[in-house]
Amino acid sequence: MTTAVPSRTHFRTCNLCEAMCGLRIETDGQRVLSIRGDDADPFSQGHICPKAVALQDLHEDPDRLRQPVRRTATGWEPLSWEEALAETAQRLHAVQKAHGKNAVAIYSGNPTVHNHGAMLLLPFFLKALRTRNKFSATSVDQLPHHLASYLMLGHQLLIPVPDVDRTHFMLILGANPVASNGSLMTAPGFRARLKALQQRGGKAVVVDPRKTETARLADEHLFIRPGTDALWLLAVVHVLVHEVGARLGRLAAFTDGLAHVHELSREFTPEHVAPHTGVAAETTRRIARAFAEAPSAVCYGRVGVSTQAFGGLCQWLINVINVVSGNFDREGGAMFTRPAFDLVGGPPAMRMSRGSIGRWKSRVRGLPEFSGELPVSVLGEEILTPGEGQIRALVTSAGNPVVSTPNGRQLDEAFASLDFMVSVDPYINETTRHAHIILPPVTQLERGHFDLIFNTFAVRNTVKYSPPLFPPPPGARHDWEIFLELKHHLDRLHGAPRVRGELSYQALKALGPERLLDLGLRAGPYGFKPRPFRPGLSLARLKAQPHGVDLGALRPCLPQRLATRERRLQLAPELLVGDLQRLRATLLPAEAPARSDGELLLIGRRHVRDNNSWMHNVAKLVSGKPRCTLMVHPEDARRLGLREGGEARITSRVGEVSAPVTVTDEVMPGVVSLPHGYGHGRPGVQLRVAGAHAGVSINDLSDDRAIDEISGNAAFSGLHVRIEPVECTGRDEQPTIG
Ligand SMILES: Nc1nc2c(c(=O)[nH]1)N[C@H]1C(S)=C(S)[C@@H](COP(=O)(O)OP(=O)(O)OC[C@H]3O[C@@H](n4cnc5c(=O)[nH]c(N)nc54)[C@H](O)[C@@H]3O)O[C@H]1N2
Ligand SMILES: Nc1nc2c(c(=O)[nH]1)N[C@H]1C(S)=C(S)[C@@H](COP(=O)(O)OP(=O)(O)OC[C@H]3O[C@@H](n4cnc5c(=O)[nH]c(N)nc54)[C@H](O)[C@@H]3O)O[C@H]1N2
Ligand code: SF4
Ligand SMILES: [Mo]
Repeated sequence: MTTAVPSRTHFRTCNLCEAMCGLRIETDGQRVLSIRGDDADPFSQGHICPKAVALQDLHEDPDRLRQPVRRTATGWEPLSWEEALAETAQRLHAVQKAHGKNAVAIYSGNPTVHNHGAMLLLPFFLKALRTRNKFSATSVDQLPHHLASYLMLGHQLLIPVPDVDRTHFMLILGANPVASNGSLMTAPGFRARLKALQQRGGKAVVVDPRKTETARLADEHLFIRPGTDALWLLAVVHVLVHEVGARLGRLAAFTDGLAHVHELSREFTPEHVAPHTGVAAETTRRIARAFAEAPSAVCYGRVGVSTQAFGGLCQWLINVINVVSGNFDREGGAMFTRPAFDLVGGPPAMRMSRGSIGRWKSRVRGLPEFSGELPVSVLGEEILTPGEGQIRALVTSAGNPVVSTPNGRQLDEAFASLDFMVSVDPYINETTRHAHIILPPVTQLERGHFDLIFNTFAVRNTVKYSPPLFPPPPGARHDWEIFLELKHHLDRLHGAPRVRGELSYQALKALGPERLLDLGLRAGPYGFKPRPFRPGLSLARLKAQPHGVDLGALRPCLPQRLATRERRLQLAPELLVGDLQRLRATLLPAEAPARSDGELLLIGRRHVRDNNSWMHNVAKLVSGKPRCTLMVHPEDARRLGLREGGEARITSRVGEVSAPVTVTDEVMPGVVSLPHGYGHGRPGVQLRVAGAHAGVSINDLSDDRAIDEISGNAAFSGLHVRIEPVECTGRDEQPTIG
């Protein structure tokens, strides 16, 4: 008997989450034989998580579309790429011609930022669409970080990254990197980095309404009432500024607004906020003082403090804490990358926009754009509310808003009412089932990969290029090719100047993402300057380093890298300071709000084997005990008559779902937790494995009206819900399953 001899070994970066783990993949012809961690990757050093092996399953998934499809009365029918692209462009154009440019909307989802081809070419398609109704997963995620960076530092992508490998004190709010593998902190193997921190005598403190996997490994965990972090952070600022004394060090020379911070934080003593946050005043004071006394310290907050009603304030105050304690732009504190493709400081043609705010507003609710996008929380109402400027057609790309954004049932209704919808997506899922046409791109393994975005947020400067593993099947299209073809069709239909349109199309097609990448690398900080690449970094030189290249630890770079006027750091931007009034009115009302008995605060969670909504079709990732359960504290369970394994009905202003109960003191009393990304039981979804592990969608409960008013970001954390046991006495009382 002969055994198959691996014909090739490939090295590449996993692009499923932000951690950028190096992979070592063995293939035999068109088959993947194994996927392991790449020990020689200088950044991830062999670390991977269970999702990496799913790259093979996704590639081989029989439910994945391999050809465009069109929805008909009798089901989906395949059609050729030429026909699909032409018809899509025709129908988008027809809607725009009849109802104006803004009648077509676009939503792009999370996998876009893991796809450099899509990142580099999508803007050209957006330009051809010329709509103000642009939406993305940003406004259910990190928008408050962009807002804080834009207002304080002058560029939405100049986001401080915790220097986890050198810090002595890490204060983590609303993040669970042991499960999520980190976010806006690309740090493969976070668990080992945390252990190393502790081994060098450092400490980690986690502030979270749930005792998470990260909290368990930390030195201390504090429960906090969901949605009240801004108050707690203000109390920490109060201690640092009023009790310890601010220490700006080098930053004093170019920082404005310290006196203002001193003034505004005066009232927020630890004692004042304690009844609201649930954190004892002496604990807050002790932690703030330990933070100030540590040789270096960093405060870091992610999804849990970003997706809340005061997400903008939270991200601002986190920056303020790092600045006033002398830990900003300093070893072991909050630092900035210098990536090889520099979206912040590179040459103008390669840079991303600094950001913008309020250049236009959403039609129905009047929410401001940020950096050209509107908050996705208004997408449903913009489609469903008749009148001038109503959205009548939609493009979704690499997104699943029905499951991933607020009030999914409203979006189901809205999408079903559209004149035309097209989805660029490999699956027929909760969102794309509403599309008239689906355009499926090639798989992760059929394209090259470069982390344009996550190198910008990594805990070390690092760079790597991954060539495609397999050639795409004949005729298959990359995401970027789909965008480029649609742009070309639309330009022609809109009657754009013919010669110019043709030239730009041909030029972009010839360049493709790889040549654009090469230009960006050559023009970047390691390009023409001869260090550490001699005579300068290019794509070809990068390809010769299949495991990637370490470009060193993060280095102080302010004020040079600031993008504000006169390169000054703004510690107290007006928009953020002004929002304190809303904070006081909401969280510090004169009278305590009346709460009814069955009412609890809902939060989400992530499991290491989930990836938002779209990887539940991989059998090995969904095996084992069902994970879409409602975590309830034992005291609440007793009070509400809920038992382990029983069903609970969860009701919010917008909807109702029911889920099995897990009774656990992991969550604080008064708080319940349901993971996001489930709810695959909707009719028409063609995901066989996910369908058998359907669960319910937390976003059938989340409220499109609950937003952070200054950023427009969705406020998921701390949603008021009613919980009651489901009595299975008869058919009529069967729970509503998402
Ligand atoms: N309640 C609650 N809701 C949340 C969150 C939460 O914590 N709580 N988290 C939020 C966060 S942080 C995020 S980022 C969003 C994610 O929100 P979305 O980005 O809208 O949703 P995903 O679940 O990531 O869906 C990704 C889609 O892209 C498709 N896809 C995968 N790879 C590719 C590709 O290479 N090309 C193309 N064209 N398509 C591809 C998948 O089939 C799927 O349809 O969800 C948010 N929603
Ligand atoms: N395995 C896995 N990894 C992922 C993803 C995934 O779906 N699965 N998604 C990827 C994406 S798109 C992102 S953006 C990142 C997100 O990465 P993280 O931000 O680390 O994501 P979560 O695990 O959702 O952590 C949010 C934490 O906030 C807590 N929390 C909720 N409400 C509050 C509150 O009001 N205050 C405080 N202090 N805490 C609160 C929750 O209990 C939870 O522990 O993960 C990425 N990695
Ligand atoms: S942690 Fe993220 S990048 Fe690393 S293997 Fe898992 S999914 Fe891939
Ligand atoms: Mo995200």
